[in-house]
Amino acid sequence: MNLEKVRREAEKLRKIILQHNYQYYVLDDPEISDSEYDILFKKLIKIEQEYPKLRTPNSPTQRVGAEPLSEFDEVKHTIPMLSLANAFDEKEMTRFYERLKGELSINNLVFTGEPKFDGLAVSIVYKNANLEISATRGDGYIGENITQNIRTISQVPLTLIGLNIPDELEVRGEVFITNKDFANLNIRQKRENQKIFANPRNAAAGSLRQLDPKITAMRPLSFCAYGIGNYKGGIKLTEHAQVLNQLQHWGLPISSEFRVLKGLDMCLDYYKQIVDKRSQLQYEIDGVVFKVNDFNQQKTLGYVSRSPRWAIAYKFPTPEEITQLIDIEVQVGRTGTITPVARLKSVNVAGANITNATLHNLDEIKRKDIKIGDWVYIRRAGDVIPEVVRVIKERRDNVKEFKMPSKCPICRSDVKRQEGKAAFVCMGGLSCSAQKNQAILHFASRKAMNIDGLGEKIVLQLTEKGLVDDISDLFLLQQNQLSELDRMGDKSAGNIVKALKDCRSTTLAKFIYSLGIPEVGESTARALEIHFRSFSLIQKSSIDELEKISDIGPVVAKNIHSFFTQKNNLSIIKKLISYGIHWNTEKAVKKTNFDGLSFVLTGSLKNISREKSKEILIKLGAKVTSAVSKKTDYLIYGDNPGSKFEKASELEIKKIDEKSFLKMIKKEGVNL
Ligand code: D41
Repeated sequence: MNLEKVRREAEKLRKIILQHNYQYYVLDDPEISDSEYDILFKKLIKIEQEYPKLRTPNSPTQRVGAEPLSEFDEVKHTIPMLSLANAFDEKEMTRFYERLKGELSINNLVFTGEPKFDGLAVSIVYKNANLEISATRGDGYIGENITQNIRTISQVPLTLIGLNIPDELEVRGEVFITNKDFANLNIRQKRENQKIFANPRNAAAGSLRQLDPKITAMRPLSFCAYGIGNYKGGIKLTEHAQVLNQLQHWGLPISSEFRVLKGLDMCLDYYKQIVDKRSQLQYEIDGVVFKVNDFNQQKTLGYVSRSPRWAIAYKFPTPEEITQLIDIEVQVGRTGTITPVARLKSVNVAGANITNATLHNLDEIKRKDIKIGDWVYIRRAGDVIPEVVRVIKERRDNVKEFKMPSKCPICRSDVKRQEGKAAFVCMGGLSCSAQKNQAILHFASRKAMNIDGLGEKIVLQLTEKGLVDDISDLFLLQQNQLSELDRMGDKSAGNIVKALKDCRSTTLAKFIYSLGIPEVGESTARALEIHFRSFSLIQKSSIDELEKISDIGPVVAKNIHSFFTQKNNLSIIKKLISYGIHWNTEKAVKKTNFDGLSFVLTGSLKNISREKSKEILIKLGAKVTSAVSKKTDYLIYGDNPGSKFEKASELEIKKIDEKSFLKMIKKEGVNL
């Protein structure tokens, strides 16, 4: 057949498929049956297989394809992705309305109302109608490049359709999973012995974060557009309602609940309607978003810090449920900290069955006056651990006081209160199996030795079976010992063996961090590496010497010193090194102008995230702390810096703005 004719045929098929996708995914009104659609799709696949040259990057057949990534690249948002201010009740909503009415001197303000999807905000950029790049919201300024994963979502068109398509269009919206899809996903996960997701939002987040787009493609992600960011070379847009309409015409799904609302009463009425409708919706929402419709009015109102003053999320109340607190048990953490946990009569809070809630510490239990047997209110806000809100004193009857155990429930060692702190600690050290397991998990964690696949369930079995008694034993594990464990196949066992082999080449700082010395986090470990440059020098250092390092105080110095005087620790370290753990101090640490300096970050930075700044500073040998003190060398400040700025002025600490900071790191060869 004539190639040009085939090309035209493929092009025609793509157009037809695109239109049917639109009917199905955006308008929810398919014009052909699934099997008819399949025939068209298979026809296109066949042509593209026979003539690979005719395959276009954004052909509907090319949703999955890219190879797995090793990590996501960063993407700077051309226009920041702002957050939404909240209102929690009618009074706050009314106050918001009245304030805007006053500022604009208009009586009946026109708003738009849309449900607030409980998903993840993303940006999707189209250039000349083709999907070009997509990113997570991140901190609002810098997100992660998840283009490969967004492309797998059927509801996201790879090519825009319709008239007046702008040269450049950045669509903003939420990625989520419908309740039905979520239920089916968990059934499949269970059948395949995979992780069960706690709620649709977590499932969506986990799916978007996959490095392999083939996995994301198997997850039932949905998308709903709520606005635009960068926009170039198109017709003039003057209203939010117009934007959403246009987006729909260009092939993007928008909320079917979207309405234009005139005046406060209509807004409040709309909120009530959505509250009533909530349980019938196919997806989770956690409120209603109101936006001033007119762009000129939006412009007049402007922004405060990170949110537009012309929009508000009127949130649904956080669900609280009543149940009985049956018992209070304690959990032992990595460094022996004992955390009391409430065991509850099972109660369903916002779709999750809750049987435990954290009680933080003894002081918290006393402050809230919680006793065993009490009836309590339980709250679960978003992703956070459930907590006891308050006790219903009127229902109290036959309760028992909680007593902090004097012996560790796991190893029977003494439990002591830390001096001047709320925490109680098991004195058993690594002879306590709970601490041992946590220490192994810490050693294997991403920021430490990064041993992929060595999770809690595996570690528990390893220590219970006596295969691993301390972290050094990990390196003696054989593949057949691992593959015999529950939830393990030959392949996963092989992966762990490989991860154990690969992790041995590390940095001095990571190795120190992985040892789990109490209160020695990443940046202290890094400071030790920079100061001493040699493991044996750190090991031999005195408390005095340690305290001379900026940001190492007397407590941490004592912790480090005492860690290296314990025979057991020294013997484990010796073994680890004999099993091949090594680092190259010369290569890892290049002296920079930041070496050993202490930084504090404050205010919002525009061109770089706080997290990224911190990472760069640590890489350059600096230490980053959260509070300004006499030991602080520099304060880096952005917009609205607040009290840290004043404190730094008081202490006469050098202050650097964002621009100078970026210049300084550029000099060190850091390219953003
Ligand atoms: O449905 C949502 N979750 C939603 C989120 C929405 N319908 N509209 C939104 N509008 C905005 C502004 C007004 C700032 C453009 C949003 C969000 N922002 C948002 N989502 C996550 C952070 C901000």
